[in-house]
Amino acid sequence: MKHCNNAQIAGETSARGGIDDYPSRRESVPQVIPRKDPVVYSNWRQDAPLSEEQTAFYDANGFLSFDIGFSKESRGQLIDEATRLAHEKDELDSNVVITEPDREEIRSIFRVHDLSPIFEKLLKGTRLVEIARFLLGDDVYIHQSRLNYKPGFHGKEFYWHSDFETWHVEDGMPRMRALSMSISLYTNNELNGPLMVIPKSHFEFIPCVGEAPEDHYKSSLKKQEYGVPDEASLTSLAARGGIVAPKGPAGSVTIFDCNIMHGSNSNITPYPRSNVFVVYNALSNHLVAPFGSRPPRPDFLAARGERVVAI
Ligand code: 6CS
Ligand code: FE
Repeated sequence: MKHCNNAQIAGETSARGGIDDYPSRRESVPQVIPRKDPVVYSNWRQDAPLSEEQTAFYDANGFLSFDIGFSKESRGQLIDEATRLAHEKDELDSNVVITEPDREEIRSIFRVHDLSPIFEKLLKGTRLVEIARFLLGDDVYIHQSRLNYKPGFHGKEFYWHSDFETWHVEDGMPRMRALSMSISLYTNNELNGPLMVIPKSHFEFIPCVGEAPEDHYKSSLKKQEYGVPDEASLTSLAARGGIVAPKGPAGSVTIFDCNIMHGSNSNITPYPRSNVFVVYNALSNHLVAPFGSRPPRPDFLAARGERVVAI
C-alpha cells in the first residue's frame, strides 16, 4: 500500500477549483490518504442514545451492531410492505427499481422512505435518528434509503467499496460526516450473503483508479466496476482489521461509517436477506457539486436542494 506525499495529504485542487481532501479516480496508482475527519462528532454523555462502550466501539471499528427488537407484528408489517413494493414495482418510477444483473428479480428499490409510510416511520423514527444525530453531532437528513432484497438463489454480490468514495466523487459529499444503518427484515446469517465490513478501514481513504463512464449509476447499482478499490489495498486493510459479517435475527441493525470498506457475497440459499438501508448525512455536510468531473447523480440516489430536510 503506497502512502501519498504531503502535497496530496494537504489536499489537491479539485476539478471544481476548490480543495479536495479526498481526490479519487485521478491517479493511475492508488495512494492511501489518512482520514481527516472525526468518526464520532459528539462527546459521550450520560443521556447519549448509545452506551459509552458502544460509542467507543463504533469510533474504533467504524461499525456497530445491535438488535432494535422488532415486535412480531412490526416485522410482519415491514415484510408485507417490502413485498407490496416489489409487487407494485411497475407503478413506481422505473429509476428507483434496480433488478439483478441479467435477471428480472429485484435487487434494490430506492427512496423507500418516500414510497412507504411504514418505512418512513421506521427511518424517521426517533430511535434511529437520535443515534445518527449523536454520532454525527448535527441535525441530519436522509441522503438515501433503499431496500436491498438479496432474494434467495439469485441475490448477487455487492463488491467491496467505500460508500463515501462514490458519494464524494459522484454526489459531491464534502466530508466524512454521514453514516448508514442496515436493518434486517429476515435473519442475516453466515450463509445468505450478510453485509461484510473491514473493521478500522474507515480511518483510511482508498482512492480508486479509473474515471467512471457517463450515467455510471445505471450499471454500478447492478454491479459496481468503477469506484472499487484495488486488491492490494483491500488485502492490506483486511490484514490489519480482519473481516466481520454481523449476523442476527430480523430487527438487527448495523450502523456503519460512510467510509468503512464493505461488501456482501451472493445469496444462493433459499433464504432471502432483505435489509432496509438508510443513509443519514449531517445537515452541515449537504451535497455540493461532485468532486469528480461528471454531472450530479439523480436525487433518488442523493438528496439535494429542497430534499435536504432535517428530521
Ligand atoms: O452508489 C450508491 O450510492 C450505492 N451503492 C452502493 C454499492 N452502496 C451505497 C449505495 O447504495
Ligand atoms: Fe455500500
